[in-house]
Amino acid sequence: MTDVLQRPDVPSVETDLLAIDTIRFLAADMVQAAKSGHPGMPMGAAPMAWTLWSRHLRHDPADPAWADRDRFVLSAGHGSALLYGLLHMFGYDLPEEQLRRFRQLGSQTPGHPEFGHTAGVECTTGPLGQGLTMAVGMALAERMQHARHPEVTDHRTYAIVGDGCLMEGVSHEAASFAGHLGLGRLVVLWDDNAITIDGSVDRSCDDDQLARFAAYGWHTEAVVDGTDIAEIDAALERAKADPRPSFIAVRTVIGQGAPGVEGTSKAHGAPLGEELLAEAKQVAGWDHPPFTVPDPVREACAELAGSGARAHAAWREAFAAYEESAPEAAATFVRAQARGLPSDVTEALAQVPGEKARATRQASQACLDALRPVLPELTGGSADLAGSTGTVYGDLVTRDDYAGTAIAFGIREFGMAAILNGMSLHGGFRVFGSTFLVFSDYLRPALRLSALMGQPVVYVLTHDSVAVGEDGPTHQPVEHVESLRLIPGLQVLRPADDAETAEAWRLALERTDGPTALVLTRQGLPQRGAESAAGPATLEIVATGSEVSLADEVATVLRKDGYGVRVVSAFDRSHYTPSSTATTISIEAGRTSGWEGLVDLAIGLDAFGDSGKGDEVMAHHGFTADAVLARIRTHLSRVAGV
Ligand SMILES: Cc1ncc(C[n+]2csc(CCOP(=O)(O)OP(=O)(O)O)c2C)c(N)n1
Ligand SMILES: [Mg+2]
Repeated sequence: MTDVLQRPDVPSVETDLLAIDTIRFLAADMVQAAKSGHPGMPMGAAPMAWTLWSRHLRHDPADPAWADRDRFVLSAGHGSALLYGLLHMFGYDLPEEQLRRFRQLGSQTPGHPEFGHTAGVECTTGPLGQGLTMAVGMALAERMQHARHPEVTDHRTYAIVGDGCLMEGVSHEAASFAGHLGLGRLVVLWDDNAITIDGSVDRSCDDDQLARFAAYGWHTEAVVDGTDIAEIDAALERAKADPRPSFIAVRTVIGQGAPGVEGTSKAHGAPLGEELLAEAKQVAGWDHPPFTVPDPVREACAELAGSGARAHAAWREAFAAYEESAPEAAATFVRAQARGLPSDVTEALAQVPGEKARATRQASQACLDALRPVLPELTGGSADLAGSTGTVYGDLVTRDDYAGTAIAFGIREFGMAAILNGMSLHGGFRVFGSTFLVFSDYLRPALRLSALMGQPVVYVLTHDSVAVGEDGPTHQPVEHVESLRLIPGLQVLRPADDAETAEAWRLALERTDGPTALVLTRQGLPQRGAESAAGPATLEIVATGSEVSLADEVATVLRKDGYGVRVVSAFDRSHYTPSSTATTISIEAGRTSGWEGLVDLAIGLDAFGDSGKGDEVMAHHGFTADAVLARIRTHLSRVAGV
């Protein structure tokens, strides 16, 4: 092996090899104790992970939240035992007892890495491909933060991905986007073991991954022996020196060192078993009790952690100098990092409501226009629908200038959402992304992770019903609002006018621990004005978004008929409690399933829409005052007749 290993600042060859076996056997011990998990990936990827963590990753285990730390994403999240072993070895708050409780209820070592559960875990991974995409988001956030605060931002993002991550379509979106934006601070290591769960990769995939990433505009490297630290280290050095994002294919053997199963899918996802584990340890000359970190490894890790702590201390000094030289910028950095809002956000949004009828997507654009001068950390964009979704947002972020506020995600909805998650996790930014509501299905897996990770990503989802019109049923959401409501922790807001749209933006931004979907219309809506004080109601009509004005119209007629009618705009349905005394009726141009059981009569749409003019399609499906009145009257007479 080469000079690299003789550098004074890196562990000795013996320690390196011992550390790699430590990672391998910690992982195998964890999986064995749990009788569940994935030993193969950690055993094969241990050398690359150790090379990265011992020679490149700049982090301070004593403060996993240090803003300028390097980020490490284990995109192949099923290899979680690899990450937990490293965190434990480097002195993160993950004691041995937690490794022993791998995959057990309430432990800090869940089956797949989960953000917020374990110190040092940067994001929730497991859904393959999304880790890589979040890493792209982190790398973008780093460049954007660097453009705003160069004095205190200078870090890298590393990811380890598996074959599965690269087969997932979202990896295309992520890699293409990263190549376009020249995210040179991103380095991706591919655990190239040619194996997945069902067998060898060539059963379903023959991609030339290096050519593929080169075509995206990445720098590529191939390491032919994934156990050769010097080779991996040299590839990492070249990757860091290259201005493009880097992709390093590291040829590995899944389950390396486990006789009989190494190199096969048998090593992927089952414990080795006591016997085989003992055999593997014997072959490696490993005679420590389970969960041992040998002293030389512990010492080497402590030393490495110490140099991370010194880097952190130097950064603190740089930050103190920044506070002296640019107090306002430093204060903005701190506030944005803490997701605090400046007080003028509420004022800015209060200016939005006007008198004229307009679509809520336009009202939302007005909100963004009002927010841009007062909330510099707000950034976002669209999957190529910025104009139609009302998310035009200042200068474009480009590879030559990351100081912009608007991100052109291209037609990559899933990629957009996962990148937004990465940016939000990185910190220092509040983020939004937009597309048509009907295409929320394209980004849903990342939206689900926003909710699971508690990230306050704002999803601007417009063209929110069959009122879309001429584009027809492919573009007309029917089940989408209701299906978004099914995602735990997602705040779904469907405002009815300017005032409610401004309020929705305020709620979305004030929320710091979970995502919000703003469901907005294409078509114009009247401004409702202040609610009239209602007398005792015998009828309560609850509606959302564009159907609130329809409810108002219907209520006016029913009041003339002598009913006491209250109209409720349930722009967050989760906060709606139906009247216990009045007959309750809901109107929403979408699936009724979530309203049934909540109200006495649910008026909605339980079929696909049609191509045609928006108002005609709405009328065709019964969304006119006359048709709604007829439904209500029939219902009331039936009830009276019982
Ligand atoms: C989106 C998604 N689909 C399917 C799975 C189930 N799954 C977990 S690991 C895996 C195989 C992944 O193969 P690879 O990335 O090569 O990992 P290795 O077997 O080499 O450890 C699959 C299909 C998943 N976690 N995420
Ligand atoms: Mg594989």
